[in-house]
Amino acid sequence: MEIGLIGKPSSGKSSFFKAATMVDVPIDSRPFTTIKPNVGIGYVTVDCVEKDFGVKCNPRQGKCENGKRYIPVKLWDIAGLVPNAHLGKGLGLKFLDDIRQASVLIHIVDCSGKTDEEGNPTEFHDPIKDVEFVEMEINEWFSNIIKKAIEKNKIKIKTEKIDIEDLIFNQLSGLGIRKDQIDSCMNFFDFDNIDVFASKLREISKPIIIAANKIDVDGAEKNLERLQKNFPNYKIIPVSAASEIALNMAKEKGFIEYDGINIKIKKGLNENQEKGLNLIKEKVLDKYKTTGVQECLNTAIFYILKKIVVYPVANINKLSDNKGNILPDAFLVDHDLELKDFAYMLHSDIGDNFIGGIDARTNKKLGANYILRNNDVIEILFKK
Ligand SMILES: Nc1nc2c(ncn2[C@@H]2O[C@H](COP(=O)(O)OP(=O)(O)OP(=O)(O)O)[C@@H](O)[C@H]2O)c(=O)[nH]1
Ligand SMILES: [Mg+2]
Repeated sequence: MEIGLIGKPSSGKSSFFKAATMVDVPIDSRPFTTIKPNVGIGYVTVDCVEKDFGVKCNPRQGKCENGKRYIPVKLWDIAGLVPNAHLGKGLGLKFLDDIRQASVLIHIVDCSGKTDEEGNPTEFHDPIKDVEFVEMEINEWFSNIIKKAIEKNKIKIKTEKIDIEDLIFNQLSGLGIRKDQIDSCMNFFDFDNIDVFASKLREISKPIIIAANKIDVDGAEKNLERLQKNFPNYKIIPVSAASEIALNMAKEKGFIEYDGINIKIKKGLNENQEKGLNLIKEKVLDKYKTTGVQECLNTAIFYILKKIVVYPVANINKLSDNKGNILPDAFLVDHDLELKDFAYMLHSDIGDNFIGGIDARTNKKLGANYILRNNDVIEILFKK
């Protein structure tokens, strides 16, 4: 599962990335601090099923703390986009190719209004403009890839009787697009106007949510309200990436207890440190409950992509793998996935030799077409 972070320079993409992955990357108020992409692992969080079964899990990836399971997702932090990037402004659009495989994009918007469209300091910049131009540039990038693929095959399309849908699917395989996604846009397909088809397909295959970042800055709240009013159909989440970094660091050093919502300041802080943390509490946590970073990842995966979590086990009685690890894996899968397709996701041999499954909650047998449900714990039976 891959998530791409997009936005203009200095909006806080690398800060969000650092807050979510704990990878130390360069962060600076100067535009184009990031040129080469950063890739790292962040986590979505769910209530682990361990409590349903009265066991303690041993995750192979991520972790489980106080019943919260952290499931890995890949995050990409890339260079900033400027208006007219499709005409070569700034760093152009080429660098977006690093997020071809992303299934969802988080647009990091500077909600403080204190940077202009190119990321330079200003006052009273309107973030509505940023939402509009960044989305426009992303659609241009997408459209260009599709146009190239179609241009390359123009003669084939005209002279041979080939299925245009198949051709598009094959040509766009690098973009991680599913066939049903192309299918649902085909009624917009028109050789003479690829842009409409491209923007529909982009919307479906790479949906965008908005992280209204720098919400800690005075004046940002008004801009958040304006964004929400102007884009009622968008998912907009107030975020303070810088606060999340500060809280994570204070937690790591043992200065505070922090569980994503509450902070408890311990002794031993100097006056400035305490003041800084209290400011985060007052400007961010008391107002918005969280810094928003975790909420963005969870919203992208569970609300937008509608993924569910499934726990495969090798031994249904022990709920373990062959080495005795309890509930070792938590998979993010599509909400309409069938059991046999899940078997193939685990391993092609398991799929090829598939017999059926057992549901750990009911001990009932499950067939190949069983549609997986959230929090299923399942042993897959296969010929060995
Ligand atoms: N007050 C405040 N400042 C922030 C926040 N997030 C980022 N910043 C500041 O904004 C500036 C730019 O942050 P970066 O994370 O480097 O921005 P970027 O989008 O990666 O920028 P480029 O790599 O140049 O495209 C830095 O000075 C950050 O400290 C936030 O939540 N609140
Ligand atoms: Mg950056």
